[in-house]
Amino acid sequence: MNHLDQLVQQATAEFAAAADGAQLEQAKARYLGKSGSLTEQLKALGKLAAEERREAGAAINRAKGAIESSLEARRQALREAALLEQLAAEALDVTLPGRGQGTGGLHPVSRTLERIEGLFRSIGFVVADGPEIETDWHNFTALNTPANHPARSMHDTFYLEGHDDVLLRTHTSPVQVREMLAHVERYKDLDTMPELRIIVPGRVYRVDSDATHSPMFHQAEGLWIGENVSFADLKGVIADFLRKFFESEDLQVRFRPSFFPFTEPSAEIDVAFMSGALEGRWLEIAGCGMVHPNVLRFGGFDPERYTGFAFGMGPDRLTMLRYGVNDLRLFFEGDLRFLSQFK
Ligand code: 2NL
Repeated sequence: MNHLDQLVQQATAEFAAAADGAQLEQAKARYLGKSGSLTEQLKALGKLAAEERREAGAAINRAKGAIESSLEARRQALREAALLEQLAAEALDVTLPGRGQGTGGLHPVSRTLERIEGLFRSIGFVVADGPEIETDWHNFTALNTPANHPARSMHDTFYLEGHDDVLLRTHTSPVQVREMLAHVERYKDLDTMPELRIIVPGRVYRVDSDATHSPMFHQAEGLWIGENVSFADLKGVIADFLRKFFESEDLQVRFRPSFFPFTEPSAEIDVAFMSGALEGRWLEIAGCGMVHPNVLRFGGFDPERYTGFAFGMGPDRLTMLRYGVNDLRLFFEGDLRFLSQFK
């Protein structure tokens, strides 16, 4: 084998050994570059005699052509290998089943709140809300709760650090106080002022924590103030609401005398189901009463002219009853294994 054939063979072997484009270009430079082996051969032609130069030049050019086509073949092979590798890496198994789209759902307590809001809206109540951080005045004073009342102690109420008059509201009633004040302010002319009918759902906070008490829980309170609002109206509205809420027209409802600082007279509301697991058992479901004259006055209403009723219920407890859940904390742990059962 002559020297040129040897160079061609050697170049082809080095091209084949190049693992990627960069290595291949380096190998190319060793033969076809400025000081590559083949280029050196061409430079040496000048030293030959004219008659030898023609034949030697032709032989070198043939060798050069052979090396170039060997290079191009290797380039092509590397490109194809890279493409195949990429295709393999990006391969999709189109026969796999889809991952699916999980469907969300409302929290069971939110569903209860929406039911309560919907039923009261249907009889002309407006849904109201307000701050969860309240003043001592809106949360207690305006609700006729005396300074020495246990509810006001740090043992029962979360106060903000560095403030003895700012707290996390213990009930949604302060929103009702705010709405009363805003209502009389909005309709300064008492002779054309409409009745105030509001329902106030929301989060409330108390220092309490066990299977049936959470430091954060929900309340939905209602208030109806007008010139001739009576305890009979209260009984009708509440009984109608509860029968609709529990989808049970033969639900038994009972009003049991009780005490709240903000109402007088006051009552606990009990219900008894006529069928199902809880059949015949009286369950305490809400509290209510006629708004205390002091509370009307704090809210800007003249108790000589206006009367009203108010009630408060615990949507968490209503949800537990409706779905047969026995631990309140399950609602607030955020465990989807529990929550997704209510979709
Ligand atoms: C209960 C008792 C009740 C009220 C809440 C209220 C609000 C105003 C004026 C008068 Cl602004 N009363 N709210 C009245 C009676 C009872 O809640 O056991 N809730 C779970």
